[in-house]
Amino acid sequence: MTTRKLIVGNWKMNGSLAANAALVQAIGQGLERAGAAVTVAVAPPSVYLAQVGGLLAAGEEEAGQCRATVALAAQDVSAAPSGAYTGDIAAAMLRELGVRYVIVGHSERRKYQGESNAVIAAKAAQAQAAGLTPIACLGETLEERDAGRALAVVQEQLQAVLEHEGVNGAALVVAYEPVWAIGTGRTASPEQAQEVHAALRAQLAAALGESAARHVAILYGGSMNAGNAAELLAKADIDGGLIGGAALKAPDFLEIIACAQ
Ligand code: 3PY
Repeated sequence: MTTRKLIVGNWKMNGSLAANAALVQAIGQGLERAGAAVTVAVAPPSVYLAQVGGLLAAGEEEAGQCRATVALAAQDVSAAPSGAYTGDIAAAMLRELGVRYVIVGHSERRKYQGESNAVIAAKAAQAQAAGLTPIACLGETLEERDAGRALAVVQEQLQAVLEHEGVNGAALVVAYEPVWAIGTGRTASPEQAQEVHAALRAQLAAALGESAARHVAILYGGSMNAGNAAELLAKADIDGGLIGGAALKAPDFLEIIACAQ
């Protein structure tokens, strides 16, 4: 279990120049009241990274040291370092824009872009090579859960990342996002989530040693919201949240952050 919780807002394909500015401003104002005990990040669509990075930097300068800083995260990265990959964005380019975290392997990318465990692991390696922290998403479908394969599926997904050349498992963030809880309004119960998180922690301990595994943040994602965050975040192996829809509403996002203090 990590000591400081990490709350990451995944904006997915939402936002506009005006909406982003309003959201960042509202989050910044809320954090001034909330204090600095949580690490917070937001992941806007890639076309808005420069805008949101600029807004976050300006807000922090104004607020000084009295509140949590908000880090910039990206939603995806290329599995290649550079070259003829039309539409891709290299990790080094994200780094230049001030990005600190990058989500890899979100279930929506596994589903709509057909990303495999091997591609996702290569993306994690690229991210780390450029000095970014990958947030590696893992999760089982409802069919897999009903077949009693939830742990086997997420462990296979994590193992692919841990075994990939160039990946430092101790410098990862892991996010457990059951596919059946994404965009459905359904959430894993705190007990279901804790069971998976504990299994992932044990797997990390086997690969990295107990002490390193304790320092890897394992986030829960999948319809975490202001109503269920406190119970989920109270579990021993839930070190934070990767937040979908609730990250687009400043009051809800701030309430989740408050639950993580
Ligand atoms: C959700 O909560 O819907 C997510 O997919 C977070 O990444």
